[in-house]
Amino acid sequence: MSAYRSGTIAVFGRPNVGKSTLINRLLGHKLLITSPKPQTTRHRILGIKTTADAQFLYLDTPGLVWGGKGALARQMDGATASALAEADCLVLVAACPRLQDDDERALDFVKGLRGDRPLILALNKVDRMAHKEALLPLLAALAERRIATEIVPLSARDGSNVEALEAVIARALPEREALYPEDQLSDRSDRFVAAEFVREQVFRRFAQEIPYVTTVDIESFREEKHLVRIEAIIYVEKEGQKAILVGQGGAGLKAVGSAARRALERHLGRKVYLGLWVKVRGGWSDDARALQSLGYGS
Ligand code: GDP
Ligand code: K
Ligand code: MG
Repeated sequence: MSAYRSGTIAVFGRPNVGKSTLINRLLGHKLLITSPKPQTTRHRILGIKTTADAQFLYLDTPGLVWGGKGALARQMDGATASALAEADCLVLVAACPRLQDDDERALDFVKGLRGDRPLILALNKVDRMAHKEALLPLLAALAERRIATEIVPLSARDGSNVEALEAVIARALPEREALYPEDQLSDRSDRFVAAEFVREQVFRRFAQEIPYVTTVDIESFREEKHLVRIEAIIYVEKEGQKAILVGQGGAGLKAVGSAARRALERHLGRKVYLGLWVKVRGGWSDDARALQSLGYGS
């Protein structure tokens, strides 16, 4: 019998390549929020998967943004840098059909701090390639450059080849006992996940500006006999944004609430009551101290 393996895997790359979608797939469980908008992921979050042979500790990270401004952008780069510094294995996610300038920047960024740790390139979104043969010259060119220990083309969306990535990661992990209890799924609380699932719906349902001026604070989280009762406040920066979020007759807020509640019920495996309020708090995303008090920074 081979030895047990366990370790941390930092999953990084530019925004929107599908890092969080991929980790959810690897976990076989939706822990992380995803959306078509960059900067959906604002925190470093650990997702844990335990099997008979290995314990995978996936660190999701905010997308690497070059030239980001303001306290929130700085906080995100710090979260990613610390994950990259400490992980046992690094997974750079890029997306088909080719590496872009920001993927190359991510590669350069990690080159200097990688040491002799394994670096795996996950080439995501192969489902978007109408002609799979077109993948071969790309894979050959990347292999030639010897930038990664292994290159795995896959689709986080439909799951194809994700098992192959897991096998490659398992081999890259150090021989070590499990670090977390086998039933633990994250280093974050259900309360944290609740705030994230509310924010996910704001990212998915509102155009341009609203998601970026929104943060969510859980006021109370109580396990009752037949349900989990959660009260949350959505903060925006201006009255006008509040009006957009709440919507005509409260329709916007209602849609956010019912979708977030359904996602939470699946996550918790319990019935959920979710009470939502919207409040205005000027300039929160640019104020490092307000960010701390709202739980940013880990
Ligand atoms: P992140 O910013 O890197 O964490 O990216 P997300 O996981 O939030 O995904 C960004 C967008 O890409 C979302 O709209 C996902 O549904 C989409 N996406 C993720 N993986 C795939 C994939 O394998 N194929 C396709 N077509 N889209 C994907
Ligand atoms: K995203
Ligand atoms: Mg993400």
